[in-house]
Amino acid sequence: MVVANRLPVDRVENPDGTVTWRTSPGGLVTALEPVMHSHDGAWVGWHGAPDEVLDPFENDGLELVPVPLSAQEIEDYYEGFSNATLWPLYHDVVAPPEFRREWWDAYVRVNQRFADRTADVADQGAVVWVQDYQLQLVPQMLRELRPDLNIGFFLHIPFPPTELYIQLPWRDQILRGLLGADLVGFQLGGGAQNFLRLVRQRLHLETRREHVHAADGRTVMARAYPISIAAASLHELASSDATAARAAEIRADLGEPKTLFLGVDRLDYTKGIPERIQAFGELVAEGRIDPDEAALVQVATPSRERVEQYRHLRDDIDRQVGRINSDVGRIGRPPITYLHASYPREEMAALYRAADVMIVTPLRDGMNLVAKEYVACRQADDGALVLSEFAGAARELRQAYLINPHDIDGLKETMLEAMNAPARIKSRRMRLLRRQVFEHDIEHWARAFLDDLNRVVQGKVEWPSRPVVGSGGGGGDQGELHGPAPSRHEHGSGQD
Ligand code: ADQ
Repeated sequence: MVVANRLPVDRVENPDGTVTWRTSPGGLVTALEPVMHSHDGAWVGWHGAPDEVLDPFENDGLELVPVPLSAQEIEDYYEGFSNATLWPLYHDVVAPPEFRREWWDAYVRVNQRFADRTADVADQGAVVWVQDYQLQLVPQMLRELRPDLNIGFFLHIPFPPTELYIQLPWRDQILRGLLGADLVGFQLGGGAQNFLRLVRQRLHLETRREHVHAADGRTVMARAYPISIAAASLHELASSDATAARAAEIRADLGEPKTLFLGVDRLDYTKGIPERIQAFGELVAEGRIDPDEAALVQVATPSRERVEQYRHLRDDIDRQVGRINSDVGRIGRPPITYLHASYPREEMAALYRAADVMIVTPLRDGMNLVAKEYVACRQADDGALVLSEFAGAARELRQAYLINPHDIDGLKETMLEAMNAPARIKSRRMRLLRRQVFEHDIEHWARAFLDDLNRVVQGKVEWPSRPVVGSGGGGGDQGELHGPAPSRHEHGSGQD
């Protein structure tokens, strides 16, 4: 079973008044849908409409279990605590987080409802995989209700450094919530390390390597599982004749530019959209990019539009694009085509296929699937990926043109370098990127997580032995998995 804030569907109201459901876009859905289909799973989540109670239903072979939310809860739990407290806090405080007690109360209440609903419908001994920052209390709440369940948790966004995390007034409650899981997954090893350190510092629990001795005697594992995409099926879509024709049409509509730069994001202040538009605008203004020869297409999916910071961002980008396009001061095509809309997979594949240089510049990003999608859509070892060091994906996609998005001059130079690099250099880089993405796809991610979860709950994970101190010191395995001696407590051991 998957438990996530949203069910992976959007409601469609037909002209005849009937209601149907369509699988919705977005990072999490894109990531988990293939896994769920192949595991015959059920999905617990909010269905997207306020103040409405729905019975479980089936869509596309998946059992969907709706959790109701009131309009007030959407404001307080989702827009408030999830997206105006946790989201900025976990993304390096790139916007100031707001701490409000009534938002926290709603977060606790809604997490409890998700746990209750899951406890009602889960089979005995089921594997339950809880997703993301909106539901960090669910693992512990669920464990209290249903100790028979095998519980995994995966955080799709970064887990912040301890210095930032401890700003959160409810820091210990959330750590305890996560420790209800048998396996807590993060995008990167650094996130897992931050979590383990906090568990030692704040909860005074013993940890060793990736393991925690929870207060109830269980061993909890915390480890990195970098998420990926369904690379083969996206590649197939991008390879179709229809996609080829659409990609050619996009380039023709843009006036057959020699270089097509592309940005694709949810409209979010973590994604570094203003930085990349600024860089492109300056290159055009300085005459280093000729708008007759190069174009930038920026596609931004509308997102969280009721949260104030997101409304400001939208206005800022509208203004910024308008200013650059009008500054060029000529009759013809504008250098930046800005599309504030969500598109079907087919159109996304055509855009990726059409683009010569993909620009991905988040200030902080758990992974960033767009970078991997671009690579998967390549038809040959061509094209170039400009990628922020602060995206989780940068850890795996080492052959991308890596940049620091705060350094606009550096970004500009790298955009030019990616545009002008000889084909043989681009080809060497892209070959390695493609290999990485195809070998580490979404199946690989899900299998790695679920296999580890299985090993932890079967008790097959060894409590690691202490490192040997001094030469020839006969350290060895100091004990079994459960019930450590009190002397093993490590806080204050200098490891922090
Ligand atoms: P997101 O922040 O949403 O995901 P990302 O990983 O880039 O970010 O995924 C966005 C998804 O939306 C991609 O699949 C992309 O194709 C799609 N998309 C973007 N713009 C679109 C548009 N205009 N029309 C249609 N589709 C569009 C969160 C975390 C990430 C993490 C993922 C998965 O913030 O860091 O990579 O979850 O764990």
